[in-house]
Amino acid sequence: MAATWSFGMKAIAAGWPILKSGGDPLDAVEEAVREVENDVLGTHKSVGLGGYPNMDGIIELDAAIMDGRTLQAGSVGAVCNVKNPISLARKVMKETPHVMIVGDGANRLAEYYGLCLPQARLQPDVEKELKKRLNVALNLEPKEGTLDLWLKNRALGIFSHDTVGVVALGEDGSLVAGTSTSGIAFKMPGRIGDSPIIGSGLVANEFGAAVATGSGENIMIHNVSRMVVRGIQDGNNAQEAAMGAIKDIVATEKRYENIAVLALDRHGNFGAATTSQDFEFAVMKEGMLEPRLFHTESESR
Ligand code: SD4
Repeated sequence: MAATWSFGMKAIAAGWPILKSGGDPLDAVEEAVREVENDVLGTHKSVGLGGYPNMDGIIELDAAIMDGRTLQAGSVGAVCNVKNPISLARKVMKETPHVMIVGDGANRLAEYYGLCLPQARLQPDVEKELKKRLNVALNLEPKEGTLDLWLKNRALGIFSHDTVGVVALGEDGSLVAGTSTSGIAFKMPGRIGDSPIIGSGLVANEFGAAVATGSGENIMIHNVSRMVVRGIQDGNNAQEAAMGAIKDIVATEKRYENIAVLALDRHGNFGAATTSQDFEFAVMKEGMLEPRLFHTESESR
């Protein structure tokens, strides 16, 4: 099992016991992702209801899960008031004829399944930070229009993000991938990133599973997770496939910034590569005593 960023350690601690006892990797991935989503008061500001909100101050969440055995997938985008969007994504997969449900429809589904909180409130420290940042941005040559504000936030580097992405290989060789994120901080309302898009933010089949993190706008353009799993299908191990995809993307010289990918092949090899930021991820395998954090450096051009 492998999971993105340092909170991947906590994700694995929650999901690994399920895998280890021969449980379904879907349960293991869901549990791993939920653990990070549940950490509302944690230090990260990028997953679940502890994440940064959109530019209207509303937290909109994206999540997805995919089962490599059946090629079934479920995903949700821009959901509010849902503590565990990964569980809602699994409901979409198992209980509906659809793959992706977003916005109001997804919120209604969450209500139907009792996954909605009555009122998702910003954490006080998040609210304070939001106000401070909006004020700074607004006081810089205020102009009309929210797009302008968003662009200013970007210019100020107010662009926090990090997705929890988990890949797991079950005892029977089945592969599963899952993602969850609050997306790019202070994004435009309704913006959906790569994380719930099958092939971009995640994919799993009988050969491999991959999850991506970084700038969703760039990840979507390249269909990053699909590129990596294609590389595994072509006979590469997870590391060769991850590196191969990232090298190809960097070679395009367009929209390659801030893309990182984590992959697992059916032989239990994991791999990771990144275009422009250092990327860390956690791994736990049979034979290891505890999960370990790895770093991978950017693929320089
Ligand atoms: C997004 N890819 O919404 C996500 C954010 C993220 O590391 O993963 N950042 O664009």
